[in-house]
Amino acid sequence: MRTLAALLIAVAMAWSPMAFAHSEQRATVPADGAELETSPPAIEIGFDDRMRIISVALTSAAGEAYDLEPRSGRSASDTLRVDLPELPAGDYRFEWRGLATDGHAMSGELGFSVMGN
Ligand SMILES: [Cu+2]
Repeated sequence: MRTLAALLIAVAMAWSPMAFAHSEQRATVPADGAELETSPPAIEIGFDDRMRIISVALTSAAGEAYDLEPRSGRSASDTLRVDLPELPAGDYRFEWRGLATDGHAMSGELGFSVMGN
């Protein structure tokens, strides 16, 4: 029993730093909540560690979904860049899903508005 307790403590100690090890979404372009005069050419998200992107999705408030692909494909990168088509004025939500290098499933999102002219 004592050996098992020691093992459990060792496992707990090995695991606890892992909670802070995964990559996080850092700065985004456009910024979350940005109101833009014109359609942004791309979305760019920085991570503090490499992330293997699994899926990206852009939807308009009107419910239109855009078929997009990360510029770096599906390889792990510390920056996600997605080229955008010309977007009409409206509100948009961008969502991504990925796997951090420690294996944790991660996701994030940002919203922005295109004001148009
Ligand atoms: Cu993690």
